[in-house]
Amino acid sequence: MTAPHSLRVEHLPDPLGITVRQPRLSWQLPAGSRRQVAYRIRADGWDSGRVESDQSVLVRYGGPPARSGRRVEWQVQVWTDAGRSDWSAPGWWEAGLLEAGDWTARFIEPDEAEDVRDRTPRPAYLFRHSFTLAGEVKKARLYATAHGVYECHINGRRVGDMELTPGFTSYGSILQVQAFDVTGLLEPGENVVGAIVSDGWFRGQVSGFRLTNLYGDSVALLAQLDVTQDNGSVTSIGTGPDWEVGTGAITEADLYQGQRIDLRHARPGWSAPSGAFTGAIGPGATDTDAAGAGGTDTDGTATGGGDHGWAGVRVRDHDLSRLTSSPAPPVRRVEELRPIAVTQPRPDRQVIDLGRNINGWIRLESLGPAGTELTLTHGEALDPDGDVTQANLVPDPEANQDLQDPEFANLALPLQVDSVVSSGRPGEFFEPRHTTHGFRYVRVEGHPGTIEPDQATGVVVHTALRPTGSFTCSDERINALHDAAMWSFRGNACDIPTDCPTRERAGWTGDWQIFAPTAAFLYDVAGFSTKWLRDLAAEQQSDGLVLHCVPETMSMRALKKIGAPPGSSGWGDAAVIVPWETYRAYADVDVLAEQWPSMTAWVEYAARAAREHRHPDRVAARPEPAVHEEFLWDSGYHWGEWLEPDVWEPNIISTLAVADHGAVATAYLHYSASLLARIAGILGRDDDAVRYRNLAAATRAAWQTEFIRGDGTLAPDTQATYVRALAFGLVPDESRPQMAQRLVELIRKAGTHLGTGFLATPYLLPVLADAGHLDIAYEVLFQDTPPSWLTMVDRGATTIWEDWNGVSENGIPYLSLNHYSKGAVVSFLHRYTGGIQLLDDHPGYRHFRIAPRPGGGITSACVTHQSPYGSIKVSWRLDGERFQMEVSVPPGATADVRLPTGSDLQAAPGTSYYECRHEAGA
Ligand code: RAM
Repeated sequence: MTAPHSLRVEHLPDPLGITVRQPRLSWQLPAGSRRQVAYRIRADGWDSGRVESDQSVLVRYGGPPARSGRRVEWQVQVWTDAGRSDWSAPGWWEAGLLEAGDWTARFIEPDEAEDVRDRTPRPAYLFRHSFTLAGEVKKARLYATAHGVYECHINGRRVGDMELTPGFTSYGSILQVQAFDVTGLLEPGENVVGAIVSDGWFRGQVSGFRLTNLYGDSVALLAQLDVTQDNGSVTSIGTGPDWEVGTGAITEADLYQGQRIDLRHARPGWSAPSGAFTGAIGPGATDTDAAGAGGTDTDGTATGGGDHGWAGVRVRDHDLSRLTSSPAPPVRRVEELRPIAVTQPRPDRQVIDLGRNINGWIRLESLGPAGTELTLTHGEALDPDGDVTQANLVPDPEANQDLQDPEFANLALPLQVDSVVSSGRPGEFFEPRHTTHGFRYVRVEGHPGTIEPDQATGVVVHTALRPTGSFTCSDERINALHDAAMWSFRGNACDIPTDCPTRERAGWTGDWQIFAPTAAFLYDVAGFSTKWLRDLAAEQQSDGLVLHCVPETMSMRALKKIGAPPGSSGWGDAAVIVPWETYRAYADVDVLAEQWPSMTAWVEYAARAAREHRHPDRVAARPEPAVHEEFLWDSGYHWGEWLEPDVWEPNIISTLAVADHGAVATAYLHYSASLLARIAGILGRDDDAVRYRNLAAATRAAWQTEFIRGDGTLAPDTQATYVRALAFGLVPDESRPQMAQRLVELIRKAGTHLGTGFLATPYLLPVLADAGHLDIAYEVLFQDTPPSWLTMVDRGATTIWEDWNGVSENGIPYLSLNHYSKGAVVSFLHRYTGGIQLLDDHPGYRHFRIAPRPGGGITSACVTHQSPYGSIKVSWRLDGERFQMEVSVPPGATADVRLPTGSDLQAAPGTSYYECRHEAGA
């Protein structure tokens, strides 16, 4: 290849409808080159000329500012050590509607009966509008968004393949608009544009409490079709008073509860012009309101405008200043799985087993004769009789007294239960698209026959992130663990990073803080994190407090009731850690600049809390505060280390309210302040760098004074405390070996078992390896009695458990079986076993370290990462004492190579081979 390639615009390939006015452009250098010395960009008449620069990632476009709807084609040429390249193949971006004034469309809402508005779940609404185009269409774009989730249809065809649009944001401040190229869908003459809109996150059930109407009490649609015709005329057809609304086959749709489809109520041809409907059936036929229940359109009678069953809409002028494109890829149906078994635990039910735990839904092609009602219950596990159980997902109100409040009444509703009533038309099938479920198993009740595995498909639904990382090694159980971590992330990346795809589905800040660095190795999460961080900032309180979940799905009132107000250390610190990790992985400085106000507000909040409040126990013990207490954050509500082995009790949440979490909170205040000092340096904010360096130093000193005991041990004397102390540099350098030694003692005392919970687990093995205890790190990794990662693998986990006791010896499931946080251990496989290490001072892997550290009996490993500069690969094999390694470094990058023997070498772009002697335990 002699030209730059892999062109990207703001982390996305060829984005349509972006609202960034001066996007940043990235490319990768031609193979065979080593260094870029200059580049030249040309874009629709604008020419940068030759620019002397080695920058090829996120270069700001300097041409004329974007105009709404305008497409810019661009190419890049580079000068490298190998000379001048050819021009790249063209890339492009197209601006969306940039100004509120570009919208001729207005929000429309159904005029809903009060009894419908007040219940949950509610039906999906069909909006439609018929219009006439005089001539041929040259170019047509549909811009759309909704309060709720929507899918558009034009002339009987579904528009695009994005799911659950507009995605989940903090709707009060940010509402994403999708753009679709619909040129091929329009015809001269009559056309119909329509949309199906359901409650979604906007007013459907959200959070573990399943609260409704969090953002409003009505669904709404905003859609605008901008059509350029052959004669150059431009017509804009937007939602407004002349649209119609009705209901159809989706009689209930809720993301949590499930979807109910009565195919007898389908409205054939609802989005087709009168008379134009062809009556096509089967999976290819998309003209149905049943959201995937294709094949309902057999009679060809179109229910055109003016027919009964369509009503007028209410026009509303909701805030248009919130509208923006998403920096992340959309949610899509990413993969399909064939069931590995269909069983019949009881005569009245069949159980479909997908073989792995996913987020998504089931497509079923066997619905029985007309009027058959099937009920599909989704779960992660089976009970001893082989039937689907939800016992691990549904809180037991008996054990959770806090939840026996009318506020939490929805907890008694079914969870992820779909139902479908067949119309008996040949070829019809069921596929809900206005809900998602976290599940491996589906119980189907009411089916008169036998469901064959090829009549059911597991549809994996999540943000269509670009895969960027892989790992395999000689040990199959470790590979299975890696796989489970990967799938846990896939199960929890449905437009926002969630804790689990079942019970809560919430953007818990702590969970993403913990897993984001691992995710950034496995997938391109640059836009995904950026999007989420904007919501975090939008919802941050004026005093800097960060909520538990982003977007927040638990009302303050509900949180007060369970005694868990927001502001927790380790969770709120996502405000600092996530931008930092995004910058590190993608060399995106803008994310630091954009989040700067948010991250500093959080740290100032925490510093103020430390200064102004004291824990009651400390007050009792020491009425006069000691000097260091000014920097001791021991007040407020904190989740603490969270879910260390064997600590969960149903009332844990309320007991945390009185607990002293000073050791955790002060540690995070130190860590976040020290990150801020570095970030300030990167942003050229020298005064801030000094301020946060001082704050970091003072909190570290306070931590030492308070938590290093006279005998040199730490308080509390738990594995997590030592791990954090070592990972965050909290203890004096000279005592690090002693601290690591105590950590090893605690691990040995626990029978070589880990004892960490959410926060410290990702650091456990790296801290051991860095302190000279690589052998113990591998022993803990390979431990296969509980608590351990391999217990999960041995007990059949295909995703990572929330609790270390996720499935008992007897197969009884406990809490969620799909929480990614403990899967962050696979970073150890990438960085230590495989040996690809990102360096703080060289974001985006521009210069990185290759330092594999074999152990645990692993005899070969291969790890790859698609960095912003290109493909990195490390593949090694251990043959007796002979260690052989192949590494690839992408053009534009360099690497330090440290062989297991300790020798340091340099690697230039291209592929290199190494060999050395390796002794076990080295
Ligand atoms: C649980 C969530 C999440 C965790 C919080 C503290 O309910 O599932 O994983 O961050 O609690």
